[in-house]
Amino acid sequence: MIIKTEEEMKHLEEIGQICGKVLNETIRAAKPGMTTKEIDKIAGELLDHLGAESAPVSEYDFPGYTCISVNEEVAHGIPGSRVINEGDLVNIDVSAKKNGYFADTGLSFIAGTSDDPLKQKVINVCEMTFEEALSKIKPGAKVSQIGRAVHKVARQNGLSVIKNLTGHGVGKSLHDAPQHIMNYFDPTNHTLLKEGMVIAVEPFISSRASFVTDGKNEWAFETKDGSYVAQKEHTIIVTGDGPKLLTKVEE
Ligand code: M3C
Ligand code: CO
Ligand code: CO
Repeated sequence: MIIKTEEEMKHLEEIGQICGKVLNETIRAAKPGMTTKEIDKIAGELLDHLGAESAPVSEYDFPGYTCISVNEEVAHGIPGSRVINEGDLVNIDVSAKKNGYFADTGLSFIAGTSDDPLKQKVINVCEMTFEEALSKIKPGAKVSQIGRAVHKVARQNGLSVIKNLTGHGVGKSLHDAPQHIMNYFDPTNHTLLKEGMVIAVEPFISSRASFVTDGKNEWAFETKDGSYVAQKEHTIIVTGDGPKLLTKVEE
């Protein structure tokens, strides 16, 4: 969507901060030994307490309040009986709605500590790709510059991007126009960013694989080669003063 009124801004700021808080709290709670369902329950209760509704549930009938993806799972992991182990690479993705407005945020992290430095590297490089993408976000810039920036930083660090998972517009629906914000350069995409446009930027940075495939259930996207993949996502408003991160919570 493209924000036109103060009222819209107020609602988006509210749901943005709710999603950001829920993400931070669930990451804080996610300790080795817990099941992903236990973590998801915390998110569900907090969303409810804050007057918001899980978007995966309301929009897609997803069997969880959040998506929790562990190791080989890259996205859309279903919370369940899987126990988080020390050193697991975990992604929590929180999307929700309130008053008809949606926000979407996610982050990958290591549960406890890992003795494989490559896991932390994909997380760190993902953060760098996200920052480089932010530097391209201004009214009049091409959407394709986001993917170009993400892929460039991944490549410079010897890593890949997942090409079949993308960012997207967000706001009055979870997946809004522009439909796909690629994490690599798509020269055929001439769409421009506009003042007030609300977008979810979400690089997926991988140690090897460039594509995810269907996984162990009807939802999970996975890699089959043991690649490590990290994601970072924020809901962002495009403004002439620079990108405004709605889901970033100052703690
Ligand atoms: N928030 C998720 C979608 C959750 S709906 C089950 C998203 O938009 O960030 C992703 N899209 C693709 C992979 S993760
Ligand atoms: Co998301
Ligand atoms: Co998203």
